[in-house]
Amino acid sequence: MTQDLTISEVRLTPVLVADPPLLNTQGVHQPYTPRLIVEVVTADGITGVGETYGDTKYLDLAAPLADALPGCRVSDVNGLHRLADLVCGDSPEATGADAVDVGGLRGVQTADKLRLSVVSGFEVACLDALGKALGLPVHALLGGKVRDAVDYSAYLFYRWAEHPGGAGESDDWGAAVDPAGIVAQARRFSREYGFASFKLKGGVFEPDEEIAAVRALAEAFPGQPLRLDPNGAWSVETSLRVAEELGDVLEYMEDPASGTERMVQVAAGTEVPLATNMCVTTFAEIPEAFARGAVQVVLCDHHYWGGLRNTRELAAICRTFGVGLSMHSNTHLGISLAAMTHVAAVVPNLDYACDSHYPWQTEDVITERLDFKDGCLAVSDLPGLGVELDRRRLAFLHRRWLDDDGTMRDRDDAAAMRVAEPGRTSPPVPRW
Ligand code: GKR
Ligand code: MG
Repeated sequence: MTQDLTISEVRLTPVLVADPPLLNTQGVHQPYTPRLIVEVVTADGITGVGETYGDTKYLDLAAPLADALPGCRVSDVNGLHRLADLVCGDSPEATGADAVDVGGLRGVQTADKLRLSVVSGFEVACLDALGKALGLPVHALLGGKVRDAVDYSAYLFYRWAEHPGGAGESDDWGAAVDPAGIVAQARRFSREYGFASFKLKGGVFEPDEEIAAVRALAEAFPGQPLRLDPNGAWSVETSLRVAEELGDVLEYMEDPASGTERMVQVAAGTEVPLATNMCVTTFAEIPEAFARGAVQVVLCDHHYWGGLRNTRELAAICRTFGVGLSMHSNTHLGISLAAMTHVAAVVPNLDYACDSHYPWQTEDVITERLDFKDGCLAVSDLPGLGVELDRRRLAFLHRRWLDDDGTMRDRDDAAAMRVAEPGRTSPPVPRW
């Protein structure tokens, strides 16, 4: 029977999701973080789901795209990109000449990056619907899986026991503000999820304290892969000192310094591979960074790169230039994790375990949470992404977004930190 793959309706549902008080160089995560759930419905009544950032600037681009999409086919992903260029082209967010440094967690923010992050949520929804219509998993639409399970690393954070004033939802992880706390957190990640490699979010405390934490991890987990990511908070000199001190235990150092120029200088002075989700986040940034040897590992993130097909293209470029590939994450729910897993399954040169914030998210919009076993996620062979939207949870988290007075609808870790430390100013770059 011929399927009608024409999109008849697109639904956008912004949600606020509980987030623990995780620390980074900008500040602390807010009690709730915004995400956007995208649903595309075909003329045959098949619904595909996608997920992306939910801050206002993303919603403002997603709305006109959602209005323009009905009539297109879920199979026409090239058309989706062309449409996004067209309809998001004259919004204030997308008029170009607007490069803004968003404070070090994502590199320089441009109109292209915003648009691609929005398109990624729609692309995933289209592929989910297409897979469901054809009875094929998303990985099959991307060429077929080359592995049955995807390896993930634990994502360790310095954190407080609770948000200032007890705001938000509580959890039983307790505080982790020193090496012992980080090792205890890592042990729990290893015990509960089986993760065998560990990434520590740094740039929070003095570099010597973070060096001590990584040393403590190396002692607790001898020979297991470790990474440290200060989100560009260090100078070239500090980065080289950390590399010298931890070179024997780090599989890579992630964005030690900010900007291509500093990364080039760090890379020239150490054998420790440098990974990035800040220096190279668009195709346009690749030629200079690769030619100058600024990075040895690119952390793909299908949200940044405009979807799953672009991520596969990024992998091919990295393969061609002998640059390693790993995967980065931001706060996300199960729809994004499913999408990450499908694309990770089809990329032959996935050289390292992917990182995921997912274990920190106790809330979700899917009916069955994805389950890490031995640090891995099994690649689903069910049609589409293999996840089902939980409409009750979606409505609940959307209600929270509706009820918010506006303070949580845009993620701002620096503002959240000022609740605990009024008057705190943005740290200089580099910070140490
Ligand atoms: O969630 O605090 C965080 C991270 O710092 C996140 O914002 C980054 O995007 O995880 C990310 C990273 O690796 O830089
Ligand atoms: Mg990073």
